Amino acid sequence: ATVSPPTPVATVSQYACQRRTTLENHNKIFTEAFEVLAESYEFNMNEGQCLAFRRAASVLKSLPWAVLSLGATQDLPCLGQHTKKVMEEVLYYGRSFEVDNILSDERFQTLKLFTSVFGVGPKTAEKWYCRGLRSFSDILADRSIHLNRMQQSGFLHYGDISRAVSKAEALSLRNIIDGAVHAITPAAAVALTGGFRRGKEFGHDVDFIVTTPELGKEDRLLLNIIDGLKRQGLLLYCDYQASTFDMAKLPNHRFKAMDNFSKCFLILRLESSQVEGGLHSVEGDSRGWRAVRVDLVSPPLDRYAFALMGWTGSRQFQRDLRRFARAERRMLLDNHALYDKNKKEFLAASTEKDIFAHLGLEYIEPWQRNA
Ligand code: TTP
Ligand code: MN
Ligand code: MN
Ligand code: MN
Repeated sequence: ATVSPPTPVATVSQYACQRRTTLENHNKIFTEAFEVLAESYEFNMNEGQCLAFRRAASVLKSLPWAVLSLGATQDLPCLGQHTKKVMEEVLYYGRSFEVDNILSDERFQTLKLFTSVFGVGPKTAEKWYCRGLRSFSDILADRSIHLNRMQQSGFLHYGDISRAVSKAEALSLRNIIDGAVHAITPAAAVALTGGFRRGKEFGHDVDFIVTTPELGKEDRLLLNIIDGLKRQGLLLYCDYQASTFDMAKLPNHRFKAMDNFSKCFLILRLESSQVEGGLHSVEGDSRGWRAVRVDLVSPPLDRYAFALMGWTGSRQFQRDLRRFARAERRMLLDNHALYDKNKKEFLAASTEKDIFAHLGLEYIEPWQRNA
């Protein structure tokens, strides 16, 4: 008799940087429920539980198969009691009652609405909620509330910037930024990063990295680009942050959204005539233009690979890259650098492949980083 070999079961790593996660999600019913729970914990300032649900969602997103029973999750990492209870509800009833309760909760709905405004974070939203405010008209009618410049623009362009940006719109913006950059110096380069580099068809904004071969000219380059966009009448909002980058500082393994490079958060005017197939909205098309959120970051050329890695995301992928580096390699990684604590030295990289190689990781393509 022939003995069949044991079926090889690929073990799933607890680190997103050791998994390949495409945009094809076979477990949406679970990951969408987890995202609601994560957001709810975020509003309640419970970072631990928030991350636990984001991590669980990320594991399920990486699976090339759909989970059809709790038994199938037995060997998967990062799924705790609470996550399994939610999965059980979804498996048996097609919905989670805990999630349904959150979705119908007035506080959750209000905080979700308020944080959907550009410039409004969970703290501000909470403050407004506690004052009894429940709608945009409540906020705009309240004379005691001072909106900062970012929030004012957020309300002014709310309809446009809460609508998804299409790939065609992102590519048209690349041409515009590219034109602005080359009018300044032909030596500078523009690269599309963020979700669009990971292959997404839609995004909430468009992210670009601009670089110049002359070290130390990053701030100047960004200011010149902003100036060029302004002269073309395309600049609707600009929050510019000069570089505070210190090359001697050790990388910060804690994942905070911000880095110290020269950057700007913009709202640009995009003309329908400049987008192949028109704007991604019927309403916008009739007006002939729409407002779009654009982020530009300008790292020094020798830090380009680290910046590209960080800004390509996903957030969960980058979080786990840093966690892996520290826990498994005694290395510190952030958007600026990689530091080896054993050798007590910085490790240089000119491409993303160099960074994966330093970490002893298989290379993961940008479109496989949708963790
Ligand atoms: P986002 O633009 O927020 O997210 P995204 O492009 O992945 O998704 P979306 O389609 O919704 O826009 O951020 C992109 C990456 O940039 C993300 O991994 C976090 C990173 N980032 C930094 O590293 N530093 C920063 O200062 C900011 C604002 C973002
Ligand atoms: Mn598949
Ligand atoms: Mn983005
Ligand atoms: Mn962005």
